[in-house]
Amino acid sequence: MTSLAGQVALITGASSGIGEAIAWKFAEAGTKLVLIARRSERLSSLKSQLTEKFNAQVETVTLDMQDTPKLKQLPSALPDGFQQVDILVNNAGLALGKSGLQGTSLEDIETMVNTNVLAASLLVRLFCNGMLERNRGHIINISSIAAKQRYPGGGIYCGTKSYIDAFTEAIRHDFVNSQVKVTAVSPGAVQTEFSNVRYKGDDAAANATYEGMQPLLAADIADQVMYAATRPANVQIGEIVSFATTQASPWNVARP
Ligand code: 8X3
Repeated sequence: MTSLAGQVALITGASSGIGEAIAWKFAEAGTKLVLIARRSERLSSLKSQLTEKFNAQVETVTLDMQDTPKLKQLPSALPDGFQQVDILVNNAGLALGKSGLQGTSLEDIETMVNTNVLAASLLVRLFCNGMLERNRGHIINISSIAAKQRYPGGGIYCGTKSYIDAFTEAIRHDFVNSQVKVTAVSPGAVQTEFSNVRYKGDDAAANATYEGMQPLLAADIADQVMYAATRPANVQIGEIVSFATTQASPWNVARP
């Protein structure tokens, strides 16, 4: 098993949900953390908690994944001791709306593509060469079952996650002569702020997503990331796909 102690992990979308859950697991394992999100107060609060509980070394960066110029400057903005990223977790991502492409605003399309596709791709490009030079590293892209089981109203979201699957697979070829690993983690229904964001404050619609079922929890996905990140040097987990137990697809959920 690979120890995460002393490794540097960069996690996007770290202020809540799956990203925050991964931060807790990694901090417990002694990983040095770069936590990135838009909400600076939540990041500061998380940093305080992780420092207090685990004596974790944490750097926070307040950054909107859509701010491409600032994103491109990220490696040089990181302080000494945090620039050599060993584990990149591309977690930031969102869906906006589910009413069909004809009802999707142009702005929402840009937001989803910029965040889910462009920012994730740029971050890999920004940090992969350092990993390749050091001949160690792990890129973990949070994808979705929406990449495999596409549904009405998910045109852009399913498209962006399908890109992540394709991107993950293709760059594994690029890095094949190295010790750099590439993993996609593809969850089904996870109870986070995901649906509140998707339905833009329509809490009834958001809650209905998980009503009458036991969804996956952010900690379940963090477990999977930990599993992938801690395999021995000769083991590269390609993909972890998970569903809630009473779920077979985004549209087939039993609610007994
Ligand atoms: C989120 C899962 O089914 O809402 O990635 O698309 S789903």
